[in-house]
Amino acid sequence: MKTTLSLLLIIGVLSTWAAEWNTKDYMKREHSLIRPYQGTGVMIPYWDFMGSTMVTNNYIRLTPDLQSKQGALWNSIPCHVRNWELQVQFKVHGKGKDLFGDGFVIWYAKERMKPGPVFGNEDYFQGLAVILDTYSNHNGPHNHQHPYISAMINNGSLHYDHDRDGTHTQLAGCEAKFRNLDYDTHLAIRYEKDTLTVSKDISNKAAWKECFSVKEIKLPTGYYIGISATTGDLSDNHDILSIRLFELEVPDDLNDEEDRSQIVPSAAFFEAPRTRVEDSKEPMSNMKLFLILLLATLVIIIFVIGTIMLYQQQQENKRKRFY
Ligand SMILES: [Ca+2]
Repeated sequence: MKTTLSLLLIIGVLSTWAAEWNTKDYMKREHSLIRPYQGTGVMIPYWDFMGSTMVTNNYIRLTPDLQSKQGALWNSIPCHVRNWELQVQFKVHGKGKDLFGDGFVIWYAKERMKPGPVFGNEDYFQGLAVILDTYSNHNGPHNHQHPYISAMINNGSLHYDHDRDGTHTQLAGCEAKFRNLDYDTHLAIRYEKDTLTVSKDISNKAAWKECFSVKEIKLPTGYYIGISATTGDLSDNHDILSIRLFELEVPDDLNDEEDRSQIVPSAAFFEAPRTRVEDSKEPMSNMKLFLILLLATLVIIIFVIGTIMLYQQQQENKRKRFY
């Protein structure tokens, strides 16, 4: 009995070790975060954390299920890999059945450890944000359900608008019911030959399902990987279980000679402004149009009345001169 158990244990350890060893060919240890997290004391090698972030043996909790918290986790080494895939295992859960928030963001950004209003990170950032938004801030009719996954590329000039859930600056998006699930949930961000593909594995099938793919995305090398989360009036536990960055082997290509360290993040296509035109012309714009028409009508009425009064005044003056 005892020997069977220890044999099973040895097989278990060996298979785990083999599985790990297989992925180490491509996995960049300095940009990855896997259990056991801790090195010595409370330090995690290659990673810094801030705000409400708490490290346990099994997960890193960016925010607890409490109001007004924000936390973040940032890789301390810039990522110089040209073609990569980032896989994040996460768990978003909480007491709220219908009301919960706000969500979390996976970053590939120029600046790190900068707290701010975009899910715990600074606005007007430079880089890529993959946003897992659990709460719909939009009051009017929405084109999609929440939770919602979207991507945004910013060269530092764009503002993330929470009131519209970032829909007018997003590249693309998809719905994803990833909250309060009993099984593991994963997200993959693949950046290969200037194509950005986001895939999810949230239905316990151990398979990636594409969320969206966008071509002609330019991202510089040397940015930082990070994850941040916030709660507001509504809350959730935002837990990160692992982060794995894989270097992708791409056949030799002319572009690979290019120095990508100094380029500015850019996207050739922004689907959002086109698909959401009706969205931006809703009540506010109709109201504006109505006010403009009302104002124009008033101006015309005042002008007509003024002209009539002036005419009558002149007629009276004429009459006065006659008598
Ligand atoms: Ca939102």
